[in-house]
Amino acid sequence: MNQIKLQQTKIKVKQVLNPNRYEHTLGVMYTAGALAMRYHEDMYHALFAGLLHDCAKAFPESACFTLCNSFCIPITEVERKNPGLLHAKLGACLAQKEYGISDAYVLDAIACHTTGRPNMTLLDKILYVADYMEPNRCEAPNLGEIRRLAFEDIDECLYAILESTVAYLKQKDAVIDPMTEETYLYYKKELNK
Ligand code: DGI
Ligand code: FE
Ligand code: FE
Repeated sequence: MNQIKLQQTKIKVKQVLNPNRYEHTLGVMYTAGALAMRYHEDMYHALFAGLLHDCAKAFPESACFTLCNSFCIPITEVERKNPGLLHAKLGACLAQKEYGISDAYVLDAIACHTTGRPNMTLLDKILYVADYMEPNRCEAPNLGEIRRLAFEDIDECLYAILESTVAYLKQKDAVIDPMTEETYLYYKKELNK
């Protein structure tokens, strides 16, 4: 059942995403699957979270606002100014309503995949890490170290990504979402950094 639904969902996602985004999506899906093997997470939860995490990227920013309004998803000030952040919450909503995912554990991981959140579940961490390190990604300077850490200690890896992301956003003079900041500070304290 899971296998059939996964294949059907893959076909649907392929139809709506551009080819590069679909390649990234497959990379995240299989990387999340590998991390699920390493950390004993449910395989299908990881695969569905990876496959659907960026499903809202099928829509231009203007449509994301319209869809958020029609689904009554509250939009914060920071999200209004940085609409790229919206695809996470909207993606979780579409995963539920358009792709028939009912598992809150999967939906929550999709909803927080861009900013993280304090006290993340194992699946949240797997998706967040997989999104950053999947094989098609090649921008980050410390990607080699992050890929190695991912299979050694997922919390240390999560923190390394948060640290890089916050530094990158600061250097770009981008607005840091309060949830990104909160997540970074939470894990900084949690891991005694
Ligand atoms: O959707 P993807 O590109 O695969 O990855 P993602 O969902 O992690 O989104 C990555 C982008 O989100 C990246 O360009 C950095 C940005 N981002 C993450 N946290 C914040 C942020 N952008 C702003 N302005 N503020 C944040 O706190
Ligand atoms: Fe994303
Ligand atoms: Fe992604």
